[in-house]
Amino acid sequence: MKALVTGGAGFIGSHLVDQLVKQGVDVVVVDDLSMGNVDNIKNQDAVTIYIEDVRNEMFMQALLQKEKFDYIYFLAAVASVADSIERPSETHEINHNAVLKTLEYIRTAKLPLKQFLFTSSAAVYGNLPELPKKEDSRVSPLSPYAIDKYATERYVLAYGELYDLPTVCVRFFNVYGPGQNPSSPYSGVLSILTDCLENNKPFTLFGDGSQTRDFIYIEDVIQALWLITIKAAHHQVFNIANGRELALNDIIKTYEMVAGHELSINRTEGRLGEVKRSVADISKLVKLGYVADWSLESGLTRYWEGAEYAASRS
Ligand code: UD2
Repeated sequence: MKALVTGGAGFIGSHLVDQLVKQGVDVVVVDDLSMGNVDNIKNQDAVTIYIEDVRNEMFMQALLQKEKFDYIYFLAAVASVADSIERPSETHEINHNAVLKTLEYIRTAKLPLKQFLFTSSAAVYGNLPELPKKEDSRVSPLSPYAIDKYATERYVLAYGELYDLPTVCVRFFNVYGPGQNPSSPYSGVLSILTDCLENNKPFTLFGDGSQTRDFIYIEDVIQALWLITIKAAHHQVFNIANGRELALNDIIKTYEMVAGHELSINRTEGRLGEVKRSVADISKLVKLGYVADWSLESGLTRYWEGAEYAASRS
């Protein structure tokens, strides 16, 4: 079996690559390293890595033609809402057009394929009040990022139906764990909190901390992606989340307890356009056999121990 993971050097992609290698799959990674790092991939010798941009059509077509992948996991994206607002046209090329062109090439070249999985986001739900979010809840994509994710989902599913391709989409909620890059202000809050706790930096809390999120540990994300693959659960959308709604204040308290010391917190105004509450209904995933193995506390404990260990070796 052969798999392509675009964005395979990124946070989620590299964990997926590790899992695929463990399962005996031949893995090819395409990543431009705009956010990722090759060192995120544990078993680099077992993986073919191309430092390339998924917008490079000639490269992508030649690769698809040569390798005839069984599985394609399309994770390459500019994963920042804020960045998409700054650069809507450029991020559209990556977050939408690159995916569509890959699918179009697969269709026209009649490439054999067992699965094309596209990674979307909870951002598609926007700020509508219905909770928990079900895959068929109303959507309200508000940013170029969310619009691209939703439009691409629709194309991916339509290609599945119209041209009989085994396509599937997943919507990530808030994913955390080792390898998440804390360097941008739009990095995941738990990577920023880890950095602050580790290096005694002050943490900037946006708003009063009562906003809620559904945090899922990276290993549970990988479990979910693998289940979808082995069950060939195609032609549909899955929420990928823990299913538990937690306020940011409680998340911070839990992390302080895990780390054994308090954070210094600077409070500032809430982010513009911020989602107030977010939680997923994960019953579709559970029907596939998914069981969340990681509570917030156990996930944070593992994450913190890894960060401490890395710091002690650097
Ligand atoms: C997540 C996704 C985003 C988009 C969005 C859709 C991540 C990293 N981002 O944004 O791409 O899909 O969901 O709704 O998963 N916060 C602070 N201080 C900080 C950083 C964050 O208080 O230094 C707060 C932030 O205001 C928010 C919460 O922490 O209330 C989580 O922030 P986040 O950036 O990790 O994720 P989110 O849900 O805004």
